[in-house]
Amino acid sequence: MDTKNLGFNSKLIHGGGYKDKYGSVNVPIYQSSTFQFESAEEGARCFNGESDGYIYTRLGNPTIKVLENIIADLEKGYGGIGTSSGMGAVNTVYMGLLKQGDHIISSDAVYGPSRVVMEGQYSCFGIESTYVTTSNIENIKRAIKPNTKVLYLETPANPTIEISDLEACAKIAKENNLIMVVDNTFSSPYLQRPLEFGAGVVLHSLTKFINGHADIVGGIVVAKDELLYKKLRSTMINLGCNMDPHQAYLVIRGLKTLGVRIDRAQENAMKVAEFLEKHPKVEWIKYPGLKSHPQHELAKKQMDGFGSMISFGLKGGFEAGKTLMNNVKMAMLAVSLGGVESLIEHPASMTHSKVSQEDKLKAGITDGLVRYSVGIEDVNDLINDLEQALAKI
Ligand code: LCS
Repeated sequence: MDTKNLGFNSKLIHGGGYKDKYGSVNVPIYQSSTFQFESAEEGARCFNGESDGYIYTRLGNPTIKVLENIIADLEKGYGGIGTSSGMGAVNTVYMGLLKQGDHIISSDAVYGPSRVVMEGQYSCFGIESTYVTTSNIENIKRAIKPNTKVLYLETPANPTIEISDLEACAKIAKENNLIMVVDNTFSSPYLQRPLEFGAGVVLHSLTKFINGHADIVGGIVVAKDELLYKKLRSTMINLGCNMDPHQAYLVIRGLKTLGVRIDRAQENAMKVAEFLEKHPKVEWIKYPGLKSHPQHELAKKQMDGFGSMISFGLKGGFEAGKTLMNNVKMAMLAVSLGGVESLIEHPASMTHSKVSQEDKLKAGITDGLVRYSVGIEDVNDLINDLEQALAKI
């Protein structure tokens, strides 16, 4: 079946172009590290690119290929590259697009390790980085240098839920010959497709919304064109951060319900956000669906929904936040996000603890910030849970 013109939810179920010769409804797990060649000549053709037969799972695998095809199609890219984790995807992009002497501009609110690895390790290879609040386009313009090669955005950003203007950023990137990379983990292609706005590369931690069940760690890179795709695939292969077939199978399974999960989670998130916004013990809240979010209109323009990630601060700061986190019973106190279960965490001391205090504050990652990933439970239970925990402060 040609799936190209199907709707998003149909693609989640039927995409990827796999037809099983035994009629299996699910994609089999090709749990094999290596693949037999029909002849020595065929083996040589596989290696020189004249045949697209499989060789060795680090280079490619039929189960992983189905997942790569589905996500590439959903993101409207040329091809996908499965990776062992979201950080595998981040490093494939850094290593593939930057060389000694290059400079990268990045959102200051990014997942902590995406910044820490650049500042701590890539700097040793002579790669420079600057972190700015990319929701203000002027900050990006000011940071551009003759050796800038990449503009790296996270929008909505982890954990500040700051939103950058994809169209305006892509325009600047184009004018200055930069490759725009977007970490689309917080939205998934269901809510936002950065390649349509002019990004060259999109990446995901599949661990989050796309898999959605907190049972695997995985990542993917999607490139807009063939040249970038080939470059990034060979980088992933050389780094050895490939996905495993069993991991790919679980993501394909989780992916089928992406649309219905996000619909439900963001409906819950809106109600939780409205409850928190009105609560007397809440000092501030950032949720793109609230009119009070500074980029609410931009979110409406470039996203197909507001997602289910909320950040907020309590009167009484970190101490009050700790009391809340220690008393919620439904929302589990755990890092990660985007799953069916609600999770709560404290970025300053957990996911972003390795970012310096000064850089955290500049990016708006204050000690008082609590991050809540809203799941698909009954929303009244989530609100009652928050209510009783807030009462303990
Ligand atoms: N990009 C974003 C936006 C993320 O949130 C994460 C992980 C990664 C990349 C890395 O993906 P991983 O290697 O973990 O699959 N974010 C996490 C978080 O906020 N809590 O725990 C992990």
